[in-house]
Amino acid sequence: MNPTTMGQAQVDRPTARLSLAYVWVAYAAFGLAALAGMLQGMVRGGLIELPSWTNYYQILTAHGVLMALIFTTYFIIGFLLSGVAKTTGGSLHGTARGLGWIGWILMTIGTAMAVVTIVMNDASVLYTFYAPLKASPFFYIGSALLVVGSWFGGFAIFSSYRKWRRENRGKLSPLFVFMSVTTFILWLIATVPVAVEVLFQLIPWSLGWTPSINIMLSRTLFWFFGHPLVYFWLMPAYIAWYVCVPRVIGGHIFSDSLARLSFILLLLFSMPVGFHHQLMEPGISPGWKMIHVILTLIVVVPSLMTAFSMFATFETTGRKKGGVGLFGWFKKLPWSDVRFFAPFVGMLFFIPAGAGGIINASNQMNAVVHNTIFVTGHFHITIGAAVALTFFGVSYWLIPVLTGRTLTRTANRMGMVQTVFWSVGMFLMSFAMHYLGLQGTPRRTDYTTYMDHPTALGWMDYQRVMGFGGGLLFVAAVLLILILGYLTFYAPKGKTEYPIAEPETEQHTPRILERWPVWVGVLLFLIVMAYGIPIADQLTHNPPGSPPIRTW
Ligand code: HAS
Repeated sequence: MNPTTMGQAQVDRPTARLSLAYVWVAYAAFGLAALAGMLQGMVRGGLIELPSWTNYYQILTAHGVLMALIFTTYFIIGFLLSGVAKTTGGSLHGTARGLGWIGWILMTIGTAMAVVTIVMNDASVLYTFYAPLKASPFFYIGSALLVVGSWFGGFAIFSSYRKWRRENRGKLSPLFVFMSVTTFILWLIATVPVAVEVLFQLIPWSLGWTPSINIMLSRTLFWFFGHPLVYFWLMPAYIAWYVCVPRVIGGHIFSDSLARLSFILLLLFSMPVGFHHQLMEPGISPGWKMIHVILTLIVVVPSLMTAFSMFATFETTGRKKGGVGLFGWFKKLPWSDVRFFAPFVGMLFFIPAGAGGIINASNQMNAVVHNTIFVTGHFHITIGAAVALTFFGVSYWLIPVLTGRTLTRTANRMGMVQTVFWSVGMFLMSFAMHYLGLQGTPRRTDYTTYMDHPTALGWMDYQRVMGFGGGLLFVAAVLLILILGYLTFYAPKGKTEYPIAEPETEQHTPRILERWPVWVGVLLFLIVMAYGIPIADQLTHNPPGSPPIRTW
């Protein structure tokens, strides 16, 4: 039997329609973002010049917002809603679906507002929208709607979870659901500070109601949100690694307790760490920065647990399939199945990406790499490779599940080609970025030779490598959209498996892992400890503040 066509109940039509609506907006944003990314890579490499009606920072903002904020958020909600439906009986109940649709509508209005302001060149403030760069108020209102809409996606998940618990008293929730709930608890708490920044600082200031803005406070609120944001991207990829990939390779979840504990640790330690993005900024005392750095090093632990767990899953599965010797099991993994191959390559990327994160987090080394293109290289191999390749791998089976079609052999083969193109492009581009960053090349800058300064001229070959890598990534992006379009509209009808693995033996997972008041309580304590005094300081020793600046 084709491994992707099994005869079990998957996801009902109304839920499938909702998930598909999220996934397809995600890929529409992804396509535009990929185009903008290629253009900016080529400009930065000195390979092309943009026409006079646009500029580098406009394209860079479009790329960052569409890729990092819109593609990810839509995909994550679409994926998690479908998985929660699948693992709680095959459908979302009416209220949950209603919440899901309200979220989709709010997010889509917000996305349209933000995109229109970027297209009108009224919001070239990059995806971090750092003050004192000022965008149109509609950009901030659009972003606020995007965030509020995403909360409804979370409410839909919570509502399904509550219903499931009511009907299954005393039972441990399915791992997929537990992980989705953790991800959205993180998201709801993490988005509060950025909502405060947008509603009480940026919108009144951009409307001219307040003359100046407290820059330190706005950046602190942004990074209070900004670091958990990266785990909001990572945790759904980890869900696929822990729950879906083992099933794809014909194996089991290594340990249910370990998987749940790693998610609880991600929830607790992803938030009180935002100052590691502000290590080089004045106005925060070194003591508080040190506390955030220590907590950052703790948040690495659940990723190391995940690495251990994945290795264990791969080895035990390979050995059960007859692999012998030290590495015989490795050959037994399904290398020609894109549903495994794409996320696996993502895992490989995540090894140097994690090491780069630890470099960034170390105060003295941060002084070398901060605001250089090294950081851009870091986030392309985390979100752009480890997470994105996992999302692609998921899409290759998720879209057929949702459309009632099958992943054909040809589509699978094309998916493998697409994965190779994306990986080679990402490797070339991000290797050049890391190297250039260590030479001092700044990030967030248009093409320039700094008046033919010899140091800057020495960067040019690597900048061209970056541009070439960006070109390969664009080819891979087009290929991906063509394959996903085929899987949505043209692939043969049939049932595709939604891969959900189970642990091999009965597990005795400690029930405390599902006691949310305990973990939310600990999290709030850590947040108050890490942020209480510094934020109070920034409020009371309020510097004069900055008027809005438009640099473009
Ligand atoms: Fe980061 C900047 C530190 C992880 C994304 N990061 C960024 C920015 C983004 C980003 C977008 O401390 C730029 C923001 C901006 O625009 O300014 N990051 C870390 C640390 C981690 C980390 C310590 N980052 C991520 C992830 C991201 C992401 C994940 C997106 C998804 N990052 C920083 C710091 C900065 C920063 C500073 C600020 C820099 C500055 O100065 O501006 C850690 O969480 C990483 C832990 C990961 C590991 C790897 C575990 C490996 C695994 C794979 C196992 C492989 C297997 C394969 C199983 C320890 C799980 C099996 C293989 C076989 C052969 C069988």
